[in-house]
Amino acid sequence: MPKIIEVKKNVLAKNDEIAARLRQTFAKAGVTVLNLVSSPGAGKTALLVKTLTDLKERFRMGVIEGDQRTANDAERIAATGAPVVQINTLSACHLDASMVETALPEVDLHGLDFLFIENVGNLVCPAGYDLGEAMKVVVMSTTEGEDKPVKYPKMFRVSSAVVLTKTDLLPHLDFDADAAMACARSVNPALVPFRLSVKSGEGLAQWYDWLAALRR
Ligand SMILES: Nc1nc2c(ncn2[C@@H]2O[C@H](COP(=O)(O)OP(=O)(O)O)[C@@H](O)[C@H]2O)c(=O)[nH]1
Ligand SMILES: [Mg+2]
Ligand SMILES: [Zn+2]
Repeated sequence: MPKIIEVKKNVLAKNDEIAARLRQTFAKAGVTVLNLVSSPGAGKTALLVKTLTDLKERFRMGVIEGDQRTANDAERIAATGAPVVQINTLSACHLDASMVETALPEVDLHGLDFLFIENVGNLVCPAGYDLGEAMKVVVMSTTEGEDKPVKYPKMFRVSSAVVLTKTDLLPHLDFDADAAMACARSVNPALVPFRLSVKSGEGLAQWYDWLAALRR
């Protein structure tokens, strides 16, 4: 009998072990950690830049950025004055817990109320990787099609909140926002829903209130 090695299982078990360690570290530091996931271009960085700017006086917030290459997003975040670390995953299409653990010495956790982790833009495998976060927030935009939640259900199942962004574009699109949110709820009824636009400011107050309530 040839020996079968279950690579995926082993990799994920190892990841969960590191993530559990991270979760303890985050709890000890009293920092609330959110893992933002979406397809590329949904608007994660734009939402973070806006949030960091608007809540600057209320909370101490830091960011870990994940992209395959470049520090473009970290530069956008740094312009707000918030501390930021960029992880370049090179060939990997998601962040894993060991990458976050490696970046952690660069982050002053005790000085933070919130740590946002912007994952690599990808609606598939980031769903399988626990980063020790309090919760995942899945961002979808009005330009993506209403049925993404049923096409990529795992991401919507493992997330605690769904943010529909770019609502300012709705008048120009055939996108049905109610149908999209119903689609998300059909996959995961527990998802906390947000509809907002970073451009017009619509819906941001609800997002900020929810964040404020998550503070440890
Ligand atoms: N009209 C509009 N454009 C947005 C909004 N949020 C983000 N964008 C644009 O969408 C593009 C991708 O945004 P980005 O934050 O880089 O997405 P990410 O890849 O998820 O980080 C950029 O050109 C943003 O200016 C929004 O609320 N309204
Ligand atoms: Mg980004
Ligand atoms: Zn991946």
